[in-house]
Amino acid sequence: MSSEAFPDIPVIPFEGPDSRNPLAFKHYDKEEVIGGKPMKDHFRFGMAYWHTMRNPLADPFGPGTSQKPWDDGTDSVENAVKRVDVAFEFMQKTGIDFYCFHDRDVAPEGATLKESNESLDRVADALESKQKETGIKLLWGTACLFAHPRYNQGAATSPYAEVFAYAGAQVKKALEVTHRLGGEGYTFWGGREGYSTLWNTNLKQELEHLAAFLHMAVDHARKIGFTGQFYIEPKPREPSTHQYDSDSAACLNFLREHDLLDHLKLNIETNHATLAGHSMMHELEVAMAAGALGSIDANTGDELIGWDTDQFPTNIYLTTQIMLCLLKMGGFTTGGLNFDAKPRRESFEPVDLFHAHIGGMDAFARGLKVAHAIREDGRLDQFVADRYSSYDSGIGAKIQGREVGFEQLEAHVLSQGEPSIPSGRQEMLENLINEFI
Ligand code: XLS
Ligand code: NI
Ligand code: NI
Repeated sequence: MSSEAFPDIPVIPFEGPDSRNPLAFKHYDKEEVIGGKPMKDHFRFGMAYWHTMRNPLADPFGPGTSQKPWDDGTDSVENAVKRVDVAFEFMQKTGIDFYCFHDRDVAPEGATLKESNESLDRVADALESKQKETGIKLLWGTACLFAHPRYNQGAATSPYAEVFAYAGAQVKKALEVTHRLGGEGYTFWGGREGYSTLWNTNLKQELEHLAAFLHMAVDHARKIGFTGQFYIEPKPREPSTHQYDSDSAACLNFLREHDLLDHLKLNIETNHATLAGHSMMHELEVAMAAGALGSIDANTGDELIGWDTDQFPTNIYLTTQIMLCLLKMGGFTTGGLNFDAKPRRESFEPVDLFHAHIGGMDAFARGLKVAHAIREDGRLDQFVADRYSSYDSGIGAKIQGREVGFEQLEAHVLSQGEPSIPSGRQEMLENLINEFI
């Protein structure tokens, strides 16, 4: 295998917590069973093609630094096909079982839609044969509706019908390729589905167009027999000033209003949650309360930089919270943990891609172990159950059962007097969590 892209890097072994080998897992042991299920099935880790294979690591102040010796730097289909081998070698060596892509990450955009589609088909041939060879699967596909200049004022929410049409045609193809590759999902992230200024924007019309677009996608999926899960990925801004799918609550409201809640779940990304002024746990809980948590873009932001810095998640507190939510939900069905993350611009060598993914996977393995232990211990769940136990009987049960109105509540208070309530015990619970971390 002299054509390997990472000849000096072996398949990353699990060596356990005492290992000092930076290219080994300390906690992620694929087949280790936790709570009745192997670790790998809890996580369903995904590699984000756009970052791991394509991100040059540029920032607004300087060009990309990333070294990709296998890439000839051109936009040729041949080069794109060569990258497929590299992507699968990377996933095999890190033990990642899924990947996610945008149409334009895997294949170049041509001068016409026809040309773009032909290139995509050629790369899809390569992806399909690599999937067969390795057993690696497509977690979800998507279309890049934000990079090409035609989309500078939006795609489905562009004021220009010709642009809407182009976006529809592009998603049609991306959906068909996702279907062909056995994709378990299809994601909509509306990078430019929002506005830069309200002075030139008909917000109501744009929202209706977005809904129409999503309905067309659902209809087309049905037509071609795609039964994968659709996701919408909340993010409040960047690149737009305001993005319509700004957070979980906004997405759910939009989906409900436009009769789409049966068809789309949420794909929640940590860095987007914090950009929206929420914690990841908040966004997950809001989605779960609606039965709409579908998948996760696993990354993290920087507390001191206000952008979507897409860093690899290494914070055990964060991964514990995410895994507590997932365990509570009963785990993923179609979704997974897609590393929508990139190394820093300063970490430009190919080996840094390995360090980054290993770190993320190990952080989630620890989060899973901690979350599982917290659940087995039971004190946290018991505390929460006790906290709401006044709704289990008496007036509480009647409130919950909607058997009483204000008049009965008034009568109750007149007979019972001032309620005495216990402490919320936040600090005690924070200490309890730290017992496990
Ligand atoms: C960008 C988004 C994007 C989506 C896929 O901020 O996270 O990468 O996940 O279009
Ligand atoms: Ni994302
Ligand atoms: Ni993002």
